Amino acid sequence: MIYESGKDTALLKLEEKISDKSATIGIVGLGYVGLPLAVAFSEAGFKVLGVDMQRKRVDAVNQGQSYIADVSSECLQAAIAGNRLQATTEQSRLKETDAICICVPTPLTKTKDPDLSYVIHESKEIAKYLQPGQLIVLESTTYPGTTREMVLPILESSKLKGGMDFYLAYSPERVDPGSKKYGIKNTPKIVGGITPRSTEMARLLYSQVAETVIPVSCPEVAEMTKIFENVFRSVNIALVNELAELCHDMNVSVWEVIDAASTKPFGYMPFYPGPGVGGHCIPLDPYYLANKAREFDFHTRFIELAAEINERMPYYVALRIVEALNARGKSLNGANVFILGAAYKKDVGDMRESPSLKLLQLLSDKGADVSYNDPYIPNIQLSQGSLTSIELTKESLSAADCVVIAADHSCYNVNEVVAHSKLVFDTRGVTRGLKADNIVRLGE
Ligand code: SAJ
Repeated sequence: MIYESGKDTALLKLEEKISDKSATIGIVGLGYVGLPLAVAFSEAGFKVLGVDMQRKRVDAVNQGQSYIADVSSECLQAAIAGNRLQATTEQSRLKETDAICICVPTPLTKTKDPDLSYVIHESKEIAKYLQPGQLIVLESTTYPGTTREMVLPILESSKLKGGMDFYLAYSPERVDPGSKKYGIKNTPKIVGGITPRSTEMARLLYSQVAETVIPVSCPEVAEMTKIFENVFRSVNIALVNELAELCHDMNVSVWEVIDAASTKPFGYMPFYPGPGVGGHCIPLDPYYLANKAREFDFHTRFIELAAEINERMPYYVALRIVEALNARGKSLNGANVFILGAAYKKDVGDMRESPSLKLLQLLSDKGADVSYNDPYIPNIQLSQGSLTSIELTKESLSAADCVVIAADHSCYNVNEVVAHSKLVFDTRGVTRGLKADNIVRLGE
C-alpha cells in the first residue's frame, strides 16, 4: 500500500517510539482497569497521560492518592515522582499521546440495554484530537462489532482513515478485582486490530506490560472472547445457584456436592452458589451479547435464563431468611437482621451491582430492621436513607435476630460469628463443616 510519505513516517515512527519507550501513552478512564494500566505503562518506562472526566480522581492521581484497591499509593507516588504519570481532565491533551487505551465503563440502562455512551463520548473526544500515526485501543467490555461499527466511524469523522492514518484495535481488560495472584503482567492479553498492522501495533504496545500477548484475527474475535469468558462464569454460577435451590428442596448439601465434584481432576471447574452476582461485568455481559444477537434474529435463551437465575438469587435468599426466622417463631417484619459483607464479593470494597445491597433493600422493604458490617465499605445508601457499617462485636451479633453472611470477607471469624448469633444464614458456605442448630445455609 502506498502511503503519502508524511503519513507513512508517522506510522513507522510509532513502532520506533513504542520500541524505545519514547512514546507517550494515553489512558482514558482511570478506574479499576485504567489506573492499574496507567501505572503498569509508567513502570515499564513510558510517559503516561491519564485522562478522566472526574476532577476528584485526577486530583487524587496527581497527589499520589490511590482510590483503587489494586493500585497502591506508593506505586502511584513513584510514577508521579518519576515524572512518568500525570492525570488531566483535558481531553485536548490526547494530541500529545502516541497510543490511547479507552478504559471507560460499559454499564446497562435501567431496561438492561447496553449503555455505550461513555465509549461514544470518548471516541468523539479522541476524534477531535486524533493525530496521524496514533494507535487507539478499546478495552471496555462490549459486544462484538463495537470497535469496527461504532468506534471506527467516529474516529474517521476526523477525516483520518483507520488502518492507514491511524491504527485501531480491541484488547479486552482481564482484571480479577482483589486477586493477589493475577495482574496485568501475568495475565495473557488478547489483541485484535481492524488491520493486521493494527493488530501488530497493539501486540507491540501490550508486550511492554504483559508477558504474553495473543493476537487474534480481528476486533470481533477479541470482543467475543471477552464476553464469552464472562458469560462462561455467569452460566456456571447460575447452574450452581439453581442446584442450590434444588438441593434445599431435596435436603442434600450443595456444598458437599460441589466439594465432592471438585475432587474430579479433569473436566470440572468449581463454582459456588451465592446471594447473586455483582461486579462490573458478570451481571452485565450476558445482556450485551443478547442485545447484539437479536440483530441476527438470534435469542440467547440459555444465556439470558442464566442471567435471570442469578438476578433472582437475592429474592430467593430473602425468602429463605423469612422461612428461617419463621421456623423460630419470628416474623421478618420487625426482626433485627445484620448483614455481614455489603461488597459484591469477598475481600473487595466494591459495591457495583452488589447482591448484598439488593438483599438489604428487600429485607428492609419487608419490614426488617436492617444493619450491616463491611470493613471495606463505611456506608451505603438504601432507598429510605443511608446506613453506616456497624462494628462486628459479640453485642452487635447477639442483638440480631438473624445474622446473614453475604460477602465472606477473610477477616470474618466464622466461629465467633456462629458462637454469638441467635441465627446465622450463610449464603457463601463458609460455615460448612460447623454443626450448630443456629446455622442455616443456602443450598441445604
Ligand atoms: N460469584 C458466585 N459464585 C462463583 C463465582 C463468583 O456467586 O463461583 C459471584 C461473586 O460473588 C460476585 C460475582 O459472582 O458477586 C462476580 O464475581 P467474579 O469474581 O466472577 O467477577 P469479578 O467481576 O469480580 O471479576 C471478574 C473476573 N473474575 C475472575 O476471573 C475470577 C473475570 O471474570 C473478568 O476478568 C473480570 O470480572 C472483568 O472485569 O471482566
